[in-house]
Amino acid sequence: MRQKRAEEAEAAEAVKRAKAGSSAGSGGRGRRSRKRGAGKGEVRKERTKRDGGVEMAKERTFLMIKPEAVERGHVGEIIARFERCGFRLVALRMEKLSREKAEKQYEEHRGKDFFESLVSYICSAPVVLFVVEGENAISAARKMVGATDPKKAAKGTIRADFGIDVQRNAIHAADSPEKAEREIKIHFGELL
Ligand code: IDP
Ligand code: MG
Repeated sequence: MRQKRAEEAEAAEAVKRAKAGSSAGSGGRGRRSRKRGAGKGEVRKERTKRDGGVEMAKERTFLMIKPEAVERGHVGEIIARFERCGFRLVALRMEKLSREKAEKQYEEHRGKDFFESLVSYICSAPVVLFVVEGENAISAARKMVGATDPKKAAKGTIRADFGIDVQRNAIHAADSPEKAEREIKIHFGELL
């Protein structure tokens, strides 16, 4: 129990660092509009507040709790971690993904040897799709999620705690502002 708390504290610390980190180059996308005067393709950085002199960008990111984590009853705890870290839940849905949506979600991996197996697995049972909002949400969420292989994921991360193997690794998190926007559009187009 005490060790669990220490691991969670370690992950929370990593999130704090991610939130405080410079957002330079992250191109965080805010709610709707483009920055006034920004050229086509440039995304708006919505500046929220200053923390120790570091400007922080408010972002939205897309997450998906994978079938085995839903089946094993980890949904509540996983979402609670995001809320405890200060992120606001802005959309949430449970869905058994169609093959079409799953292929679109994982388009970048088409052609890789694990693509077919990944798509069938993702469509095999319901997943939980959600969007959170907060400072540097995209990189902070990736830190909370941990490395792809749960065995290599840092202690206290979601994949280290709930993942089974490299495919059944509990959760997906968008890995860049462009992907966050793309994935939010696939699953929660009404938010854009
Ligand atoms: P990520 O989820 O950490 O961003 P990606 O390399 O983008 O990792 O892979 C997407 C998903 O594909 C992973 O989360 C995992 O479920 C699955 N995957 C990645 N590499 C392998 C593999 O070598 N074997 C089986 N599944 C894999
Ligand atoms: Mg990825």
